[in-house]
Amino acid sequence: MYSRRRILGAAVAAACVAAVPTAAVAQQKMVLKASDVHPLGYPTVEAMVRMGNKLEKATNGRLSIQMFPAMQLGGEKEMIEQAQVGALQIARISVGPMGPIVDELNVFNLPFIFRDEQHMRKVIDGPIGKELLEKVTNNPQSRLVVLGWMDAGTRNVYAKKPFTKPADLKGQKIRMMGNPIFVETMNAMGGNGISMGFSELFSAMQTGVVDGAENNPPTLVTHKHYEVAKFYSLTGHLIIPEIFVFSKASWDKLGKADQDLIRKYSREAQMEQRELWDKMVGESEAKLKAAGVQFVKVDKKSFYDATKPVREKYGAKHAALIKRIEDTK
Ligand code: GTR
Repeated sequence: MYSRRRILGAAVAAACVAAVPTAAVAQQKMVLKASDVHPLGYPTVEAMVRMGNKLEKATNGRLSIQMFPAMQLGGEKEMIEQAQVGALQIARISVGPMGPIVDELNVFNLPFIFRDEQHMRKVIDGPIGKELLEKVTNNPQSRLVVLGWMDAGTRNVYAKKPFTKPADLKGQKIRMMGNPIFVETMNAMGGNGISMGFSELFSAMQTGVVDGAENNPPTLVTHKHYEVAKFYSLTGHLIIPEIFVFSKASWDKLGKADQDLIRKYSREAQMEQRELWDKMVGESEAKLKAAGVQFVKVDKKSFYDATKPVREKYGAKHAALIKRIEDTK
């Protein structure tokens, strides 16, 4: 009896010791720094700002989000690194620069892996999307907790000239995101892929360091790239979703209730961003056309066939996952 009471006493004491820091941590006031390469008003940024407002309201100001938009904290590679060490809490980034960190994500970075945007949404909304997010969170090397997906539409090539087939891209230096898959994709498409951070792109286009780039209509409008590139060739070679991640180092300092609250609002942010996104794609296309940008129809099959070696090279070890993506109807 005596020893049982002692054991019980010890257990209670241990529980108390454990409870004190947890409670203290849960009550801590925290300003969560969030970052995005896009400016205020862009769908990804707006969804995060709204999430911050909800968080602040629900916790009476104890938790809030301080947004650093428009590359204030650097490009996406820098944002990932800052989140990994806990200098930044939330980073909204493309899956593109995440591929070198968690290899499975590279499947989404393959050219023409999705039939269209609807197909991509089906995949990220279903079991594959959930599994991949868990893979990133559970990968000790990522040091990130993924909060959700966002949309980034379809990427098409833009430059001073139209490109309807691979031969047209010969000699053209086209900026690609930092991931070898993208450089090889552009080389296979007939051009010269140049890996470059997003923050350097506008001046690189102005000074002719590159001849063009590739991206979705909202980015082309928001970052004024259309001022130096009037031809938008509808290659549709990449449909890459975005993700927003939380620093694991900072996540572990949050109480369970706060983590649950952030998860709840993250799901809402994901859905809100999608709505904002669809609206902005329509508006951006209209703005581009009004500004004299030519939307060029291309021989898509020729680009699809030309990029087959890239799908084979990088996709071979993920054959089962690719088959599941193809089978998602
Ligand atoms: C945009 C995307 C950014 C960034 C950028 C790029 O579409 O939203 O996250 O990846 O493209 O090309 O670097």
